[in-house]
Amino acid sequence: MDANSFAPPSRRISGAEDMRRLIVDKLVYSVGKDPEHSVRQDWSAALILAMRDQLVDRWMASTRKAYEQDQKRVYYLSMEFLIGRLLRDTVINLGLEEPVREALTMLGRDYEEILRSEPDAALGNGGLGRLAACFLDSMSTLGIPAHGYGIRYENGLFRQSLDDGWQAEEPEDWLNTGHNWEFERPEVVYQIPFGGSVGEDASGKRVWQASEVILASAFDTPIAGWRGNHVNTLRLWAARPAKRIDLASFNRGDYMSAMASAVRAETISRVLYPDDTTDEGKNLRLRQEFFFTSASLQDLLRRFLSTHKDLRQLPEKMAIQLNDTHPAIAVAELMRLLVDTHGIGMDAAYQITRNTLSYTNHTLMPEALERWSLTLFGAVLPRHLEIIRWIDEQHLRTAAAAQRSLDLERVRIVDHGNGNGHGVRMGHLAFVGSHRVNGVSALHADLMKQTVFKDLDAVYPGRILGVTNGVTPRRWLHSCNKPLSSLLIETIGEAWVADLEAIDAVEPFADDAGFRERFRAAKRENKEKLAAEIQQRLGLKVSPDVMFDVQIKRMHEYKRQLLNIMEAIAYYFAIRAEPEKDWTPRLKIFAGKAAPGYQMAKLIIKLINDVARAVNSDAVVGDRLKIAFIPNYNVSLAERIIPAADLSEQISTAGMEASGTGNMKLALNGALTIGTLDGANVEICERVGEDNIHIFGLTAEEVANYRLSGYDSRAVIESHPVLKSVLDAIGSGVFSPEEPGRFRAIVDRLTYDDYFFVAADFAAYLDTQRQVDAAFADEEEWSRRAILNTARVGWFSADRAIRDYAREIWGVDTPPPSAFAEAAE
Ligand code: 26Q
Repeated sequence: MDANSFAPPSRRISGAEDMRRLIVDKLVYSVGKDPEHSVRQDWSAALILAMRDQLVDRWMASTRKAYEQDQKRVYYLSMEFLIGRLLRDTVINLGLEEPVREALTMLGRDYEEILRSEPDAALGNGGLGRLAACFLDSMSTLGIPAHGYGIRYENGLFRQSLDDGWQAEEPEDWLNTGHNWEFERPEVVYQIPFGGSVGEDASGKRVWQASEVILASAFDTPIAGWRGNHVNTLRLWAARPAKRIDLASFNRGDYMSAMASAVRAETISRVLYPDDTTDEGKNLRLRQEFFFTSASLQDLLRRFLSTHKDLRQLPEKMAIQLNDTHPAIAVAELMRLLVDTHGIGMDAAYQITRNTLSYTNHTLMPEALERWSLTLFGAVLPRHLEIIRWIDEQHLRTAAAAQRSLDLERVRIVDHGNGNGHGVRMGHLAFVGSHRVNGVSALHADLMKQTVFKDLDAVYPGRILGVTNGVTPRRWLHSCNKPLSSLLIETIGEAWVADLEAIDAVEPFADDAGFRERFRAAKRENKEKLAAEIQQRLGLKVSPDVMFDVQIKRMHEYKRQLLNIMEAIAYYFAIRAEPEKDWTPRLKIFAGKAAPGYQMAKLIIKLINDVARAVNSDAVVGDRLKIAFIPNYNVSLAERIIPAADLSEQISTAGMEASGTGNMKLALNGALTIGTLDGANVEICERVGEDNIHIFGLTAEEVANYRLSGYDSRAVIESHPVLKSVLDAIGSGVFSPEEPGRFRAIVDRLTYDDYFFVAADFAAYLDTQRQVDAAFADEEEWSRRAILNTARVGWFSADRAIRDYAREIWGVDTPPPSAFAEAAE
């Protein structure tokens, strides 16, 4: 039989009638529902299955090509993939929007309504998880053979609701209605060992006797790029117990304990950890990290060995990217598999490992750097601890040779503790075990060299580089902002969708009054939609004529939502003092989740809601200031807020936001930024130009200097009457008359321990906001600057970021942007 005998029947669709037939076929034969009695979820399932069909041929073709040409593959290991909904993007990527819309109309269904009934896959906390999802999109678009590897959490990030203005958490249940995109692969199963001890066999070889084995079972989701030319795989692992329970041989007691151990196994892929600083549940987190890392490495080695013999070729045939330290155990696990399972020597294994792995760092905050106690680590992964000690010895020899004056304690992977107890530093492990280590913006990479990785940089010069983050223009402009996308396509064509830097062709139109008018109309349409949603969900009536000022991101003190709400209070007092003045009206929109254990962040949510209650009901203020906290921020909500934004709040304490990616999405959609010189804001400023962004506040260097020389926030507060009056109001219960002391902790923090420099930046922020007011009042000039933002941020495409990774880290070829320009003609 020749290969063509296996050529699958093609299911390619041409017109709406074809599409209608396919959807009904799926509804009847795969969902098993009578069209007469089908509800919205059934139609949604049928449409997803129909689209999945459209991907399968292309998916198999992509896989075959990678095998036939023996292409170098990229493996992106990440604890989080925040993909959100897939339906709209897939339909648009495949160019099937028209036939789908029409087919559904024939069937008496509404396309938009069906899109809304797809649950968000919330398998991530925030930026790091969303970046992984954007990178999958770009790798498919660029035709790089790649796999994303992660965990198939049964419960993604918790759902947030508001209970009297306080955050309440509920479990998230995305699998409830079934995940129709995925294919279960019951035959792809790996054993994941835990615990036990290490001994030696007769030949002196180290042998790990695990005390527990859990199975990792694969689920695949196809990820299509632009035009569906290439389809990659997101492979997520679900945990299941290794032992099948033989009912007959179990007496009641054994049965129950067997069930308990089955539950213990399944717990591993039960729930996503909310980004947290607490120590609780550490054991489970470590087990999660090892579980998915080991399964992924076993899987990619199996794939490699199915067509290759010599494991020394590994670095030529694959690149493995570690998304933060969460999969850093890969360094030791790859060594273990090479040495213990495949019989390679330690030295050779170490070289292969380093040349294959690379590590992306996403934070400099010391409390966020992962570190495991030796006791815990040794109990869960005893063999890995041995291997890490071996790596540490080699590394310390290198360090001593390279830098005679170095304090070796500071570069050790297994740290002997400075009063903190012994521990395995996962950042150090990832750094030492990788050939490249990257930061996620230029500033962040710089700060890595100056702070946390200063010593390691001296031992391994040239290893650190910056690859500034990017976002996919398919989701974050083309599909989420139809009005603007259509205007752009009419004006400059479609090339920018696959080559975002081509969006600079719209720059000359900033001076065209007719274009500005249409640009405003697009923004207006998006604002009207969001206003309707705010009215419907919060019962708050807002005018689409006012400035939509948005801060949407995880709630964290360093991101300084507090600074924003304090400015709102100052503005509120100013309006009340002079109600007749010509104020620029604003709607302040907040959205974001706080980690469930992060009390201060939760208190700030309550403060925002208490201030909102006072301001929104004050008739004197009217439309001039409204405040909306929209609950349960997720990818889909971001897709509705971002197109409607006029002003983007990027106001982190300088030096603390590694990059930010919301800043890029908002600028791309024509919002102006008010922000500090932090993360990628610095590079956004360089590209849009100082006149088209509102920068304020201390620089990272100034913050660092203040930390050294001491900063007295009390003196700052005493010397600034407006700041003082805002804090007095918060602290004395003006916004919480029913409990006057409710926000005392916030005021105390700013007065005695203002670690995030809120007081220090307050005056500059207020000043800059008033400049923003004046600028917004000049409608034509504001539109011109908004258009320049859209036109000048094309560089922040995830496609550019992936090209940088491919060239600087992975050694993988990518087609030049011009390849897409031709294809677009
Ligand atoms: C760690 C240990 C235990 C439990 C949870 C975690 C954990 C989970 C998620 C730690 C960190 C995260 C997420 C971090 C994150 O999203 N960082 C952001 O990454 C973006 C992409 O690079 C940047 O743009 C942001 O600046 C950065 O904050």
